[in-house]
Amino acid sequence: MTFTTTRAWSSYQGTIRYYGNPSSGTLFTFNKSGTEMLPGNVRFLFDGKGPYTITISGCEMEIAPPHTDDMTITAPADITVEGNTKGGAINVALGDATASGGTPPYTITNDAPGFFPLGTTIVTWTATDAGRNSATATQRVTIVDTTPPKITAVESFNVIVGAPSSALPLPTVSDIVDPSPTVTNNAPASFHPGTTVVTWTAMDTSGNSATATTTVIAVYGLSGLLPPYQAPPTTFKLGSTIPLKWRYTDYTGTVVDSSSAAPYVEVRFVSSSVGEGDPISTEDPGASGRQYDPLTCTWQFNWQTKGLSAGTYAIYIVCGQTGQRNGPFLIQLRP
Ligand SMILES: [Ca+2]
Repeated sequence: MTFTTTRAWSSYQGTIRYYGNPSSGTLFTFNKSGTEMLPGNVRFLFDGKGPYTITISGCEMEIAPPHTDDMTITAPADITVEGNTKGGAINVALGDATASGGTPPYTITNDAPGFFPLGTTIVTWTATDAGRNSATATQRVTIVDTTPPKITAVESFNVIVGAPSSALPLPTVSDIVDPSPTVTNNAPASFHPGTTVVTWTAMDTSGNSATATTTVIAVYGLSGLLPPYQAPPTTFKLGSTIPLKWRYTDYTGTVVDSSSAAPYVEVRFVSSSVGEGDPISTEDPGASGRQYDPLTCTWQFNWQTKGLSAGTYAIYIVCGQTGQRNGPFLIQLRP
């Protein structure tokens, strides 16, 4: 805004108010000399788009131009905010800027986005006063993610020996800021017989991590007993010694070395009225129980049926290494 007067600026502190939107070059004329325009009674307040040239002639009063060198704005303090949405934060409370100098009242604005991405964004605050002076200041707004992801894994999962780690169900993972945290685990390439505790780790892009575990129980495959056993009804003569043979397999059905399986045989009498009874003691003549043939990976137990009652028996193969219990395999003993 430019003022032109016939006199030098000196002590006048008032303003002249004009309502409307004068175009550049508009001539404002005071029709009387300054005695009617007392200090404090008049104000300049142009709301349009300047610059304006205001010519005051024959005027006895003196008008001070708007100051442009004492307008200041203080931005709110720099802030660090925890992310609250995917990729950053919304609804961030920036605080308030304060302006001084110039000609109040002030209009204060900023260029803050509605969404702040992770990291630092510079927000510029601008104060404009009634005389169209302005001042700017900046505020650093930093969005961080310090919250670990949430991860939920299946507590327990059964696989067949040799199954790859890819057989495991993936955990459920979520994060407030990171749309897809990375998920890793420490599972072996394939599972050995017995129990393996697998730890899953979810990590977000800011390096926060959380873990969960899945207890993997790998058991042997066992499709059935080998001959002379055959599909029921399998009948043997009461009092005979019955060779019970089996081989353990992996998840592909391939016979595997099970020399560490430590299996034993459990036999229960089956009654038509009450079902299976308690395990009965088993005799293995010649101390041949739990024979293992490493060449064919075959286990054999010679079940001595002498002294037992005729009827139906349920055979279970229990593995000491994995705790699995396969069966029942039914055998009919006839007199
Ligand atoms: Ca996070």
